[in-house]
Amino acid sequence: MSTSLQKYLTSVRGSILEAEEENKLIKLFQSKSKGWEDAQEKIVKSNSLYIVKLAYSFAQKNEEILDLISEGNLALLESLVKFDPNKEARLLSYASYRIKGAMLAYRKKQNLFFNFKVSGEVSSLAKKAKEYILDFKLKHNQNPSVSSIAKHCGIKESKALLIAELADINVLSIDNEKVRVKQIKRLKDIKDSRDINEVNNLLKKVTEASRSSELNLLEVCVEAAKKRCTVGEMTEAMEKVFGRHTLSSKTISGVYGKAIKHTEKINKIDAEIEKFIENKGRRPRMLVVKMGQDGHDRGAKLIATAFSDLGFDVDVGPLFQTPEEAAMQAIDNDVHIIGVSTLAAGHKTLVPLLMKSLKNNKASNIKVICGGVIPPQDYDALYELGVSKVFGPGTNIQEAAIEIINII
Ligand code: B12
Repeated sequence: MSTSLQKYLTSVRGSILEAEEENKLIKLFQSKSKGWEDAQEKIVKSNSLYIVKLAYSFAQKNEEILDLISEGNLALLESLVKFDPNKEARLLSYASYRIKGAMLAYRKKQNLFFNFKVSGEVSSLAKKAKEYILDFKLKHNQNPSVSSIAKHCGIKESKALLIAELADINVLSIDNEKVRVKQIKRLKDIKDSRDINEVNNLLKKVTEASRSSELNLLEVCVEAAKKRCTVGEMTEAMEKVFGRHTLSSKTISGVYGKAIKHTEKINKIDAEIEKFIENKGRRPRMLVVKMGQDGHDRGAKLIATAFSDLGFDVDVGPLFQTPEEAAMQAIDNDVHIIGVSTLAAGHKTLVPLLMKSLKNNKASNIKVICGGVIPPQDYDALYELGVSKVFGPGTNIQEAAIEIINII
């Protein structure tokens, strides 16, 4: 046994926790209140035996064990953030699938890497991919998708992902859940530290200033903000007078249609749509949604306009929709498919909620696809959730239309 592994094993020898005690520590960890780091350490230690055993069973070489343990621990920590102690009995039964998945992914990557090395492919492919990636970045000011690297190099997506890693494409990934927990905690701390009577009086003044032409609303808001009224509270205070702003999503039609020529692909789309109408009695219907705080709506509008010109029935949801609202609109409009357009990295939080909402409303028959700026390493997680296809930047509209008809 290597000394580093020995050192690790000595450092993590913790006692196994009873369910009740573990859940208490999980709640403390999730609340991020005093002592959460100690709680995290205790939980990791108490589950270390399982992770070490699993790492041994996955490892092909001794030196891989520590890497596998670290993959397992990361997956355990990820599960710790999402685990709901009120719904699930034990953390490990919830997390084991993720831990095994992380170790399996590591194993696959090592094997792939090994195969590449043996076949001598790695250097020539990496070079070809790197040139393509640099060229793409210069032209489009962003990285190409893994599927386009795969296409360009004539390899599978799994290989392309490895090549992309070898070509040093680093993607910054933010753990939305952790950020959310932190922000809620900050908001709570602010609310706990202020004088509530002062806050209530100032919020009343914000409403008054909204109504009056004498008072300066901006001045009152600055005063309120200084006394730690939140933006949400001030907005609510103004809403009493002005109402809530509702956004209308306007799309235009005919522009895309005018520009398209009757090529083989267009004829194919026409034929597929005709076939679809014959089978289902109506046109394929898609709802394009923008959920969360993501205001990038150009892709969504482009897709909605083009698809409607190609013969789809298209509905467009408003900006800033919640996943529940999107699901309800899809159900009410009786669509075949929801097209989520996501460019601000909300997909890992919003898409699971959308799927959950469809399921809760017994509408899982409605298919879901995603489009926009989504890091390729998140594709599999979306597919696991039941997303039928992810369409990245540079999506060819006509090819996407054919694929979408097939999905429906
Ligand atoms: C234009 C732009 C903006 C504009 C948006 C204007 C608007 N009304 O849309 C402005 C300036 C407002 C903006 C603001 C911000 N932006 Co911006 N923005 C962009 C930019 C440069 C282009 C996006 C775009 O319009 N592309 C053109 C459309 C046509 O392409 P598309 O949306 O990708 O759509 C295609 C495909 O993705 C696909 N598709 C998309 N949706 C769908 C849906 C379906 C159903 C299907 C089938 C296909 C599909 O098909 C389309 C056609 O091929 C991108 C960088 C980039 N190159 O992508 C950054 C980018 C999206 N922005 C980014 C960021 C960080 C921001 C800000 C947070 C910046 C800030 N700190 O304030 C804010 C967020 C504002 C908000 N609330 O959302 C990041 C997002 C990073 C991430 N995802 O992790 C990006 C990727 C830039 C970067 N590399 O960092 N932005």
